[in-house]
Amino acid sequence: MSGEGISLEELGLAARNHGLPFEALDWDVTPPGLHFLLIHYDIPQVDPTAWNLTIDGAVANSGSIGLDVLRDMPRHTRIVTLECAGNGRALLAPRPVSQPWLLNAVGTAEWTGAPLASLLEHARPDTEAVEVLFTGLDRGVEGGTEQAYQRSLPLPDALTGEVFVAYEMNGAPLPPQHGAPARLVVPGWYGMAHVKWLSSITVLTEPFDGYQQRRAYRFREHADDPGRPVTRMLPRSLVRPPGIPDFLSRSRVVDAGRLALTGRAWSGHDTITGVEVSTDGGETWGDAAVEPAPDRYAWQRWRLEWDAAPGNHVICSRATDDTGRTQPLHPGWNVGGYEVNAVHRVQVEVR
Ligand SMILES: Nc1nc2c(c(=O)[nH]1)N[C@H]1C(S)=C(S)[C@@H](COP(=O)(O)O)O[C@H]1N2
Ligand SMILES: [Mo]
Repeated sequence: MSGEGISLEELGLAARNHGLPFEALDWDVTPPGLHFLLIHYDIPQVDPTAWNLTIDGAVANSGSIGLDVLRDMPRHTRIVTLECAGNGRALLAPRPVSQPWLLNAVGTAEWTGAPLASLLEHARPDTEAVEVLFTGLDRGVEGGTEQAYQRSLPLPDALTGEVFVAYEMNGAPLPPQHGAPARLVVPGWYGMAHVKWLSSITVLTEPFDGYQQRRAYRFREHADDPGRPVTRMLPRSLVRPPGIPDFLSRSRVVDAGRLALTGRAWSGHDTITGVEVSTDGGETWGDAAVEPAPDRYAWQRWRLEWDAAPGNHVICSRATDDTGRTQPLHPGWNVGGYEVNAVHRVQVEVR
C-alpha cells in the first residue's frame, strides 16, 4: 500500500502493460495495437505448428488437440469488451501497489474460436466435476510463489456456451501479446478469466486453490477479509475526450459552441439501460442517447449534444445496467484495487 508516488517498478509495469488511448473509443472494434494489454510475466514465443491443447483431469475422454483440429471445429465469432479488474486502481488513496491503471484498461475485439462447451462435451466431465482449470504457458513468481498463470471457472459457467477458445482477433491470428496461438474468452467477465497462451484445460473435482484464484482477484475490504471472488464487469462508461489535448496534463481545449459529447458504456451483468452525462463535475445530469450494442457483451456508444460556453468544465458519464447496478461518483477502496468503477472525469477548457 502506498500513499506516495508511483515507483519506477510500477512505471515499468505501466509501460509494458499499456492502456487504450481514449481517442480509440471512436472505433466500435479496437484496432489490435490500441487494445489494452495486461501480462503478469513474460510473453512466451509459441510455435503454432508444435502447440497442443491438452484436456484432462476428471473426464472420460482426455487428450490433446492441435491448432488445425481447433480451427476445424464450428467457428464462433463474438465482439467482446474486455476490461482489467484493476482498471481505476491508481485512483485509490492509499494506492494498492500493482499495475497502476487510471481508466484505460479496456478494449473491444472481434474474437473467433471454438466453443468451450463443445470441447468439454467431447471430453465428458465426471459427475463429481465442479470446476474447470485453465493453464497458460507463461511462468513467473508472484506473492513469493513460482507459478504458471492459472485460473478456474465453476463448471456451470464453463458450460454456458458463451465461453470459447479464441485463435483469431479482428480476423487475424492472435498476436503474441494477446495470447497466440489460443486464449480463453469469457464474455462479460473481467480480464483475469481470459487465460492467454492456453496450454491445458483440466476438469477438477475440488475448487482450484492457486494464487490467481485464492489470493489475487478477490474483493477484500481489509487485509484479514477472506473476500469474495471478482467475476463479472460492473457497469462502466468512458468519455471520448472532446477537442484537443494539452500535452502533459491531457486536459482538453474545446472551441465554444454546439458539439457532440460521445463515449462508450458496458456491463458484464446485463445490458446498459441508460447513460447520464454531466458537464459540471456531477452537479447536474442529462440523459445521453445510447446506441444498441453490436453484440451482447460489446460496449455501446453514447452521445449527447452540448452547448459549450467559455470557461472550465468537468465532463462525467455514469452508466446503469438492467440489474440496476450503476457507477459511484467516487471510488470505493478495497485491498487489491478491483472493480473501481467510479465515474470518468475529463477536464475541459472551453475557449
Ligand atoms: N496466461 C495469461 N493469461 C492472462 C494474463 C496473464 O498474465 N497470463 N493476464 C490476464 C489479465 S489480468 C487480463 S486483464 C487479460 C488482458 O488481456 P489482453 O492483454 O489481451 O488485453 O489477460 C488475462 N490473461
Ligand atoms: Mo487484469
